[in-house]
Parts: sequence; C-alpha cells; structure tokens
Amino acid sequence: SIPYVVGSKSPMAVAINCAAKAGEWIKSRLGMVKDLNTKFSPQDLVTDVDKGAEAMIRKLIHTHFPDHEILGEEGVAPGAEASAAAVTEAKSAEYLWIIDPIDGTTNFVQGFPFFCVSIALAYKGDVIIGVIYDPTRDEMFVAEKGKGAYMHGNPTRVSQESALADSVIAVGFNPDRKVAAPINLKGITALSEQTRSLRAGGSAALHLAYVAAGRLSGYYEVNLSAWDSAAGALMVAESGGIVTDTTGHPYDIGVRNLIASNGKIQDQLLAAIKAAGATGC
Ligand code: 2AM
Ligand code: CA
Ligand code: CA
Ligand code: CA
Repeated sequence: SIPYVVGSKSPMAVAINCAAKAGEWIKSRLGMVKDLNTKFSPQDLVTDVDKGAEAMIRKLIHTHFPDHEILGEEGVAPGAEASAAAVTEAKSAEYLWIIDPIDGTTNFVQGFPFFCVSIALAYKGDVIIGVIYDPTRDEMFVAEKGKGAYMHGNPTRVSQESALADSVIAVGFNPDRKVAAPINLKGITALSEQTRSLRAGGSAALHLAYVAAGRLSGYYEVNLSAWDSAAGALMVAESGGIVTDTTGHPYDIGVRNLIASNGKIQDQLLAAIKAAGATGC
C-alpha cells in the first residue's frame, strides 16, 4: 500500500480540492485575462490566470503537506525541467507534487473550451495519484495507483479497438516550431493515413484522460513535460491502457515523447511512429 504521510486530509482529497478550486476560478476568468505574455517562443503563452492558479494550488498543498516538494509549470524557467539533472532530482524527491495549473492555455485564451487542471503526486519518482479537472464540463478524473481510475465515481475504462485503422487518435501541435514540431508533423502525417481520424484538442492532459475514459483510442505527442503527462499517464494505466515513450519504454516522469493507448493498438502506434521517423528530439 501507499506510504501516506499523516495529515489532516488524504493527499487524494487535497488533490481533488486543489483541482476543483483552481478549476472554478480559471473558469470564472474566461475572457478576462489581464496579462498575456509569451515564454520561449511567440506560440508559448502564459497569463496571470496560469500564475494565479498555480499559486493557489501551491498554497493549498503546502497548508496540508508543508514538507512536500512541488514541481509546477509556472515555477520553473522554460526548458529547465528537461535537463537530466532536473529529472534525476524530481525522481529522488520523496513526495513531489507535479502540477499544470492550466493545460491548454492557448485554448483558455481563445475561449475554446478544452483545458484542464492537472495534478499528480509522485512518491520517489513513482506517480501514485493523478487528478485532472475539466471545469467547462465539470468532469473530475481521478486515479490512484493500484486502486483504479474514476470519473465522478464511475470506473473509467479504455476503448476496445484492436486495429489502428478503426481508431481515433489524438495528437498535439507542438509550439516549438524549430525542433519538435517538424518531427511531430511527420508522425501526424503517418497517423492520418493509418487511423480512422485524428483529433488535436490542445490539452495533453485532457487527451490522456479521454484515452483513459475510452473517448479516444490513443494519443501521440513529442516534447512534453512531466506536468503535461504525470496525472494522465497514471489514469490511462489504471483504466487498462498502456503508456510508453515513443520507442516503447515504460512511462516515467522523465519521458518527453509519449504514446498512450488502450493497449491493443500500442504496438501498431509504435511501429507507425518508428517507420515515420517521428520518435522525437
Ligand atoms: P500548456 O497549455 O500547459 O502550455 C498542446 O499540444 C499541449 O502542448 C498542451 O498540453 C500544452 O500545454 C503543451 N505545450 C505548450 N507549450 C509547450 C512547449 N513549449 N513544449 C511542449 N509542450 C507544450
Ligand atoms: Ca505552457
Ligand atoms: Ca501543459
Ligand atoms: Ca500549463
């Protein structure tokens, strides 16, 4: 069983509370962004709402678990999380919360209602809790290692397709135009020819929640960060699916190039991406 620290609330309750509170606030700020900035490229957006939501989540986590470490997207310099040292450090932390206050910032800014709050808790690098909240639809996806995954009390289950040709797969348009996007586009082209259809919703975490819930058969994207994938990867695994890197190695929080699926089409996805030369940077 999971070695929980003693606290006034369970980590799962805190994670759900954080996601619900931040999500409600984010929703209330739709169309009211005060401060829109870019990070490493013109495509890489951040707003006052991303920062405010992350601050809210950090405060709430530290109220209950003052000794826990937190890795949040808006708390690190762009690109810093990718370094080998950062990944090693993250994996060696005892309790590490990995948070993306808004996954789908471009959508949030546009008023395109497909964004979420993603919160994971890792114990010595192993993700043990994942919560993804979509405030637009009021959908709270939760997963606990070894205990399953649920959406509003109902177990989530991956889809049943066993042929890539019958599958609808989500992909992402990576904002890194120079390096990651051209690789991603090669994979997208190959998948467009070999699947029923593709979707690109613009939120990595919500795509993973949808794979877990059987609304999508799989998901492929390169150059992700731990906060995009940690909660969703656990959710897919606990819903009967598989998550690996693009070369087939099992998921861990250092994986940046990701393939997730219902499991039955995982080998076909891996083969298609390998043949396209689109495994990543
Ligand atoms: P964000 O909205 O939290 O920034 C869309 O393809 C996905 O890519 C979203 O989950 C988005 O997360 C993420 N994303 C945004 N900027 C990125 C970057 N610079 N590198 C990799 N992924 C990024
Ligand atoms: Ca971002
Ligand atoms: Ca993100
Ligand atoms: Ca984000």
